[in-house]
Amino acid sequence: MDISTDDLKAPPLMTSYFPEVSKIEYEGPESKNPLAFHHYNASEIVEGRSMSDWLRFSVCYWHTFRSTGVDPFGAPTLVRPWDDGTESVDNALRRVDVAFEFITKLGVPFYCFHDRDVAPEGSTLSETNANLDTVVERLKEAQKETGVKLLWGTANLFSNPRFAHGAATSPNADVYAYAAAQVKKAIEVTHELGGENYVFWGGREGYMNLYNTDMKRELDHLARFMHMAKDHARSIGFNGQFLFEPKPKEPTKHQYDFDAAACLNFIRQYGLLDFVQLNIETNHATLAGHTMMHELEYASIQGALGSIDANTGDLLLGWDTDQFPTDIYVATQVMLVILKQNGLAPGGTNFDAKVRRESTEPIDLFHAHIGGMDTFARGLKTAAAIRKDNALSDFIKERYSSFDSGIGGRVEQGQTSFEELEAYMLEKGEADTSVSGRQEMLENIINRYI
Ligand code: XLS
Ligand code: NI
Ligand code: NI
Repeated sequence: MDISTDDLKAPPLMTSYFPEVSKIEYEGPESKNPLAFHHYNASEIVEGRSMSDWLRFSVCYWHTFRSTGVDPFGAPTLVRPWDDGTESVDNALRRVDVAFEFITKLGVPFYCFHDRDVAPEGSTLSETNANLDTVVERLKEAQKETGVKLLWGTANLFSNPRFAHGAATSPNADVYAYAAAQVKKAIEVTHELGGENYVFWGGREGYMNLYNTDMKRELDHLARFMHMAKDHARSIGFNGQFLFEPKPKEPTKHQYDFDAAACLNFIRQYGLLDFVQLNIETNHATLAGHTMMHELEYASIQGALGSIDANTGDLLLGWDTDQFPTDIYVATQVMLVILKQNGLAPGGTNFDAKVRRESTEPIDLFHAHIGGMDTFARGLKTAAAIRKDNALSDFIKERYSSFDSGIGGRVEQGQTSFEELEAYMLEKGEADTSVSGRQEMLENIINRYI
């Protein structure tokens, strides 16, 4: 069941971390208020369902509450008055209050986290687990007070130096065991918090150089790891969906979870398809040389599109810049696929995106998310309008109509052979190929709806 954002109530806070912001409201396209939604109207019905149910927005903990603005050339820039700069549990607990004030003021129903975003590592695994338990207690209270829910949890298996050679694909069995222990715990806290999904993103599951890599063993190990994760999850009663998130490169030169096609091949080969779906991220799709729409369509036609990470790269930069999505065309393409497959639940739309290091003030976090939500709301409305008029689907249907009956119909029904097709063509002499693909006309049609 989905909660409407109207049910989200700000917790009774002693301190406000965003005192200049009240609950962000829908004010319509004419409003000039930058701290209002102009298109995202949570309860507005589109194709029989509310916008909040179609979009199932989620705020990500790592970028939104842990980004500092650091880049390879410069120190942190972002001003975060609530952060005392320590890796203490107290600081982590205070951040939970910040996060839930932010999420409720924004009116987003979900959040996502990695284990290490929410709680600091201790000097041993058991100390680390204890830190996590302390923060998870607070997260649980905050969820209860506000109605905000956990879309997915995951484990950070890439930041700590022990994972330099990978985690579930590390050549070192101790590192593999450590990663397993960490994922075991991450699944347990995800379950404890009522998480609806659990995400596997490769982190450093790939290679830098094949001279030192046994690819076959690494892939076997990764598959075994995912099977054990599922077995443990089911044994503790976590029946949520597992999501595998494709990314072609970065941090490693070649990630095993390269794109939707590579992930699906892996999932099928190792018998994981029953419980693993894909979490497709825009910036990862473009790094793989695909459009987001391509990746979504590829996953969706195989019944494997589970959730999305909404962001964008930069046309001129070749890495995962994780910017907030503002492109209405891309959002429309995304929503065309999502509407066609009748939604993403139990997945959602997670803003795996961070403000630029020059966007230094806390209020920029609101501007960024409002923009992303409005962009997707416009994408949703535009896609629904295109679908209502069958503006693309009629054309596509007609384009393939030679397969509806006659020789094409026989092909689709599996009734033909090469012999019959040859006889047909020998008789006919030549194929009729005069029909246009009308690409420019279709592009103009999309522009009419935007
Ligand atoms: C990194 C990934 C990561 C996953 C979660 O590029 O997008 O943030 O979404 O581990
Ligand atoms: Ni992601
Ligand atoms: Ni990413």
